[in-house]
Amino acid sequence: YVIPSQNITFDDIEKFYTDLSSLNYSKEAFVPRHTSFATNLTFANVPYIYKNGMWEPIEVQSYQRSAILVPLQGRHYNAKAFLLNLHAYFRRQLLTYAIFIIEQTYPMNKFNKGRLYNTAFNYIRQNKSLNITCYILHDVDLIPEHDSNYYSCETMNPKHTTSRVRQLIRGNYVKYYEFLIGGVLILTYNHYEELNGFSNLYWGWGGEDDDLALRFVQQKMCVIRPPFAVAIYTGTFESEKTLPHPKGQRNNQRFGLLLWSTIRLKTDGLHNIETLTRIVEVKRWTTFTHLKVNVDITNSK
Ligand code: BGN
Repeated sequence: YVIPSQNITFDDIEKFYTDLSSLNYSKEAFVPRHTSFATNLTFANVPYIYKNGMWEPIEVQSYQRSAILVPLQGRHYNAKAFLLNLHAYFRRQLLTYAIFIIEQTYPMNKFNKGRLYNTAFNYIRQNKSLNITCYILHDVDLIPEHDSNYYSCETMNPKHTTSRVRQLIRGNYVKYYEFLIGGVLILTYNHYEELNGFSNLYWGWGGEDDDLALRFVQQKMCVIRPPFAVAIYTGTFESEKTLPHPKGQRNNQRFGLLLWSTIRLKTDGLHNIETLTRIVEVKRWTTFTHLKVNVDITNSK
């Protein structure tokens, strides 16, 4: 992975990947013209073009059409590090893909990741021409380390690709609990609908992913887990000055919410998302679509 300088801009990344996809390529040897800040990125020997809102490999048919959903609040540096590294990663896997950064702009104090995912899913499914079948839910501070951790949707069951996360400063891997589905989760359009998406009730850090895991059980879905050796990530949050999850933002109600998770599957989730949130701005870059979302419209008047 590449750790970009602190002052990198979205425009730098945009320019870098636009240059890479110039149609002036040689099919035999695709040699990207690296710019100074990303000399260590590696690519498959296949050029990419941006077409109708998606990145596609030229003369190769991808297996699926994927949307990468990345919730965000603040932490723009992480988003840039993510874009720089993950475009290269997706291209090494020959995906046809589009990245959606889903930024919460209201309220400012408490994050609601479930609502951000539901809002983005709802937006993308209405955008029928993209024809997305595979949804990759991705934390902004995780960079996959192994190219064989395939970002493919499996039709039978959702896939969780994050077993271990390496801490950038300490260098050691942290293993997560076996029930965990947070970090990176890959599921189909149908899975997401059957689950009625995420609960909308989790404010602050923690629990919304465990709630979704309980929905899996309820809907009799299993979780596919790639081998431990490949399901590894680098956590990039420590490269930022701020703490990753300030204590004040932890959700103290998460235990109580989890207790009654199963009775809410039908009534709380994707189905009622339009009554709760509004997309206030859509900015289309080629390297990502930036959705800005008010996740609490009833209290923001
Ligand atoms: C867990 C959190 C998850 C989080 C993981 C990994 C809770 C609920 C307590 C029963 N779950 O502890 O949301 O993804 O840590 O950081 O807090």
